[in-house]
Amino acid sequence: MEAVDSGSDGASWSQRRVGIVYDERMCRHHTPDGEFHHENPNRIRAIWNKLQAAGITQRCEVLNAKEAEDKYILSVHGKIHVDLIRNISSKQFNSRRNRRASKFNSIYLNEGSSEAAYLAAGSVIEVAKRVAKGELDSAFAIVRPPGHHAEHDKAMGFCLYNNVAIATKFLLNKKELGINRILIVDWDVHHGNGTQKTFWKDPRVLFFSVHRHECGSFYPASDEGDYTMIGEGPGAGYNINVPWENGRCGDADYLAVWDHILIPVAKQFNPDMILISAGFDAAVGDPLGGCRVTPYGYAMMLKKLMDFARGKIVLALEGGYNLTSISNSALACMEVLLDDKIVAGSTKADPLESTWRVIQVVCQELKAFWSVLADELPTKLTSQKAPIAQILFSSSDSEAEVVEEVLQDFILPLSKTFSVDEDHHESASVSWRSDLSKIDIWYATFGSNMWNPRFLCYIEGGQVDGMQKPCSGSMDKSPPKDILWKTFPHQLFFGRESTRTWGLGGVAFLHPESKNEDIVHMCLYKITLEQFNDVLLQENVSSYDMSSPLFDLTSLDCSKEKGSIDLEAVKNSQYHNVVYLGMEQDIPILTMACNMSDIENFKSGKVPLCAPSEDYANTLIRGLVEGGQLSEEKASSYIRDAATKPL
Ligand code: Q9C
Ligand code: ZN
Repeated sequence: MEAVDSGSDGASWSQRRVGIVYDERMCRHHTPDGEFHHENPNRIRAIWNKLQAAGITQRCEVLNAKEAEDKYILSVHGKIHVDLIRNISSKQFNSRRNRRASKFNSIYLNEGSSEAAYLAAGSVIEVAKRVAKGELDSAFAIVRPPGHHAEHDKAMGFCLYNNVAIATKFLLNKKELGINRILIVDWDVHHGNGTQKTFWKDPRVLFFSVHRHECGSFYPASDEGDYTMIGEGPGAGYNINVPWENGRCGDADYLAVWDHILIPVAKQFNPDMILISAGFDAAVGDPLGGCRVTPYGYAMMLKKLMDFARGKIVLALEGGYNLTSISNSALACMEVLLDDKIVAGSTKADPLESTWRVIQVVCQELKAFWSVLADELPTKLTSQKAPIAQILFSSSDSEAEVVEEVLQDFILPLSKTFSVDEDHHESASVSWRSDLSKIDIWYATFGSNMWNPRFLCYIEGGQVDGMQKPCSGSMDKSPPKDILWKTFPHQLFFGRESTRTWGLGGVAFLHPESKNEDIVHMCLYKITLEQFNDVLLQENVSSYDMSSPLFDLTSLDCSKEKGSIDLEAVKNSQYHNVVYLGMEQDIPILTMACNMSDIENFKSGKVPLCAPSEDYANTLIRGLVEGGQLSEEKASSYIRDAATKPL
């Protein structure tokens, strides 16, 4: 770590006028039923709180959010769409709202949605206007709902109005502002399809988007995000897509794209102003993005853009779903806008091999429009690529488990049958999946999975508070068909000093044998045997490739007969012993425990017994309380007893 002087002399930082807009009213847009959703109010709250705690807001001009006027929104969206969004929150729409939302892809609506959508668009207009006029040097609009997926007449991908496109049209249409060329940089991990369409034939706007694409399988899952989509008519060459071939791109990949595509083109384009569709879902730790950009990476990407348009830059929040990641990334960007010294991270890592390939095809496609892209990249450069070994052993963790996990992340699922993200579906369909998808079982949970939102991470993917890494989810993302609670005569205990998922502290284990004086509370989820297999894989860190199921119909029969079955394929991991707990409504109840030799290792101290961390214990307590099983007090003492009782 070293400090990098970001250019101007240290005394002048406070001179920079940086605007920031945030308004609690944008938090009133949330799911109608209060169900968890990645795009939730806590996103902008977390960013705002972080910037306040870091003393950033105090050094900025804090602006009030303003609702956008319809005439500006109509420059991007059709009248029918605007009428719908304006009216959707009124009482008369109460009964129709959910039906309307379900007509769109990945959209929810409630009474607060209209106002939030108008405030988000209006806020970006407001700061953009002030930066254009020179009243501010730069600004950050902490807004939601996000905008870049929203098209002329459709809401989609959590977006209602296209905030950045609307502000861009506003700037261009107000001739007196003197803004004639605008560069839009969309670094959200998803393709900005709505923005691309808005300026498809418009040479005044250079739209640049870098996103996961994966042959059009990553959300929004179409070929619109491909590198061949360069604009049309007078706009030809003014649309640049950099489509990643896979997840796990990080600072080195993004900065290579900046150095070899975006920055040279920006020089040639010479924008009067830059708007950034600043989603932070390519950040390391994001539950949907699967990439690994660090706050340092975001700071560098922004810093490199500060040399253009005399630093007239507006950032507007788009996606980003890990509260910690987005707050830290936003903070790093604010430090750049304020011209603080930024703490350097490491750019030592090389880009992935696929990154050079992507850069080359993009340059090839666009060199007729941008002469700066015509030069071939030197082999000296493109031969620098991250080898698998470097990825494997750069981690500071030394546990064998980590290597297993890394293997799973990097080598197997991406090329085999198991999908690692919610938007990516392997075409090679595996027949066991369709067979086992027809069989229901009860999956009985006794640990953090008793809290429904945490269990849903295994189905839908993602993570909840306290988890250090996201789950990949099941191939079949349908929610459990039913949930019920039961108690069983088994012992609950806590062991291991730390885990990859929860960090320090023990996690819940179940004694595989029943004993009458013991009691364990279990939350049972009715899921398919296919989903159970995907849960098994996620519970058991393993490099197993899922070309055949871990637990099939024969295993089910066998577990019914013998009471439990040890899974050979994942034998070195923690919950490899599937225990049959009886029938409920004619459906078998299964749980995942350790086996008797693990119990011996716990007893001898070879594997430690260990109380759970507060975060982890709270997840269990929430599960028991929200599930209506125990009062908070009773739940706490239940956990405490389990953590202290000897085996
Ligand atoms: N299989 C933004 O980041 N995912 N939007 C739907 C359906 C939607 C992301 C998954 C992701 C939308 C602004
Ligand atoms: Zn996104």
